[in-house]
Formats: sequence, C-alpha cells, structure tokens
Amino acid sequence: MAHEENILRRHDLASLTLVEQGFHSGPLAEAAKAAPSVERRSDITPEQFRQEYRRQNRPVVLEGYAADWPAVRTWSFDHLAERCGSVRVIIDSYNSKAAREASLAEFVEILTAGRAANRSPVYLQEWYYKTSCPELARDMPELDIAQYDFRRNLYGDSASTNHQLWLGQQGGITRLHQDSYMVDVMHAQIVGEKRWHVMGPKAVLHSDDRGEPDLAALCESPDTQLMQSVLKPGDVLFLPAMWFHRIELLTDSIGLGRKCLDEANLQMHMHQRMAELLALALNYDEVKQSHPELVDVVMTRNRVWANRMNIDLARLRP
Ligand SMILES: O=C(O)CCC(=O)C(=O)O
Repeated sequence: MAHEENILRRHDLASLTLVEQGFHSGPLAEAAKAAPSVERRSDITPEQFRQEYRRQNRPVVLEGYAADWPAVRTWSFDHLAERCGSVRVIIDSYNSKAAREASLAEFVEILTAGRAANRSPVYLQEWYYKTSCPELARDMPELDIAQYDFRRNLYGDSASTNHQLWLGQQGGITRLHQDSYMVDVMHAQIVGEKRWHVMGPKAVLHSDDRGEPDLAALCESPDTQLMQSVLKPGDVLFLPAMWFHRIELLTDSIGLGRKCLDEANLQMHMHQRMAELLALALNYDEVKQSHPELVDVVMTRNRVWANRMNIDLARLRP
C-alpha cells in the first residue's frame, strides 16, 4: 500500500498522537496560541456567503447565524437526557481503548459526575441522532446557506440531512483530521464554547533528516494557514472541503456537525468513494493490517451507504 508522506494525513494511532502532542508543547503549540482568528461575519446574506466564502474556499464564522434555533435557546444536557435518555450511544468512540456503550442518560450522568470530580473528559462524538431520536431535528431547522448540498441529488434528502451531534465535557478533544469525501464542514454551536484550530488543505508535516516530525517547518510554511476560532452558541463555522481541523472543548459543549458537498467537488467525491470501496473489496486484508483503527468504521459507513442507496450487497448484477 502507498506510504503517506504527510504525517497530518496518516490515520495510525502513533501519528495521530504525535500531532496531538505537537499542540501541547513545542513550535506548533506556540504557533497555535498565536494563530490569527478565522474571519467572523454577522448579518451576512446567503448570496454574500456564496460569493465571498464558498466560491473562494475561505473559512468564516457566521456569528449568531443559528441563534434563533430552539436548540440554541432551550437545550442543556439534562434536557436531552429527559427527551432521549434511553437511547444507546457509544461514548469516546474515537478512542478504540476507551470506547464503550451507555444510554444517553448514563452518559449525561458520567459527564456531570466527571466534571464535579475533575475526571478526564468524556466525549460523545459523531452521534447520528436521527436514527434513534429523530424528534430532535425540529429544534435545528435546515440552514438556508446549506441548500447547495449535492448529496441530496446523489443519495436523497435523508442522507443529506443526516447530521451528527457532538456532546462533550470541558477539556474533550477531537484530534486534527480532514473530513472524508470532499465535504464542506458547517458546524453549528448549540451549548457552551469550543476552540477550533484549522489548517489549509496544503498543510504538510514531513519528517526531518533524523526521522523526527518537522513541526517548525509546518508552522513556518505559508501553505499551513493555521488559524483559530472560539465558537459560541448560535455561531456557525464554514470550513471548505479538505481543511484540517482540531477541536478543544473550553466548556461542556453541544454542537451540530453538518456537511455539504459542493457540486464543484463532485468528481473528487466520487473518486474518494470509489477508491474506498475498491480498497475494501479488493484489498480488505491489507487495509485491515495497515489501518486497524479505521477499517471497522469504514466498513460500517459503506454498509450504511449501501443500505441508504437500496443496494443489495449479496447481488453482483442488477
Ligand atoms: O466538534 C468536534 O469535536 C468535531 C466536529 C467536527 O470534526 C466536524 O463537525 O467536522
């Protein structure tokens, strides 16, 4: 299998840990602290958003764009536990050693007790709430600026509005990553605050002559475009496809992760989808060996995708 030179794009645990450590001490940590802010705009029209940010692949925080959502006005952790407490969720699903199942009510109890006892943070990441608690959707109306999502044409309405909730305790972290399949990020903050660090799609972390990651070179390169932003309730962050992002919860936090596929990225989207499918179909053993942390999640995603598209996996020909 091809070797990924850019350490930022590797998915093995050692590389992920190394990059995360970079945010805690050394040149990357210093640069992250001093990083300029992502542009913030309020009172922007959908047309201005399209022309000035989407078209130009520029990140922006739309201040208070979702401020009138019922979710932003009324939600708390207890409120969600009351409405969907019996639903089963996987806590810390991004950490294969810590991942465990619980009910949503138990998760909220663990989080509340953990906060009081200063225990290490718990994080419910990427909860596809629509499968188990779809009534929450009415508290987060679809955004007018997100109507361009081309996945609606490809996979139907339900796939394009299958957003995820991110619920976590202060101190929780989502490590630096890029989203798959060329989708834009449009993340709405609902409760609490979190800090995003972002880097442009051309950011590269190479090893130096001694085989050590050259974090200083990463920070010095103009391609890195390191920026930061603190999202507050009602803010919506737009991040064009392939931008790297790392998130740190400054308080207990609830956010809605939404994605949009720009038609301009359709070809690359299909290419990535096909590459993933072919790797799984033709090279499963090698993928399992080279990407042990990823293989299960990629299999699940592709099964869900096949299901959604009404594809019978037992059939070879229509
Ligand atoms: O909020 C987080 O911790 C991660 C969100 C994220 O990665 C996304 O919405 O794409």
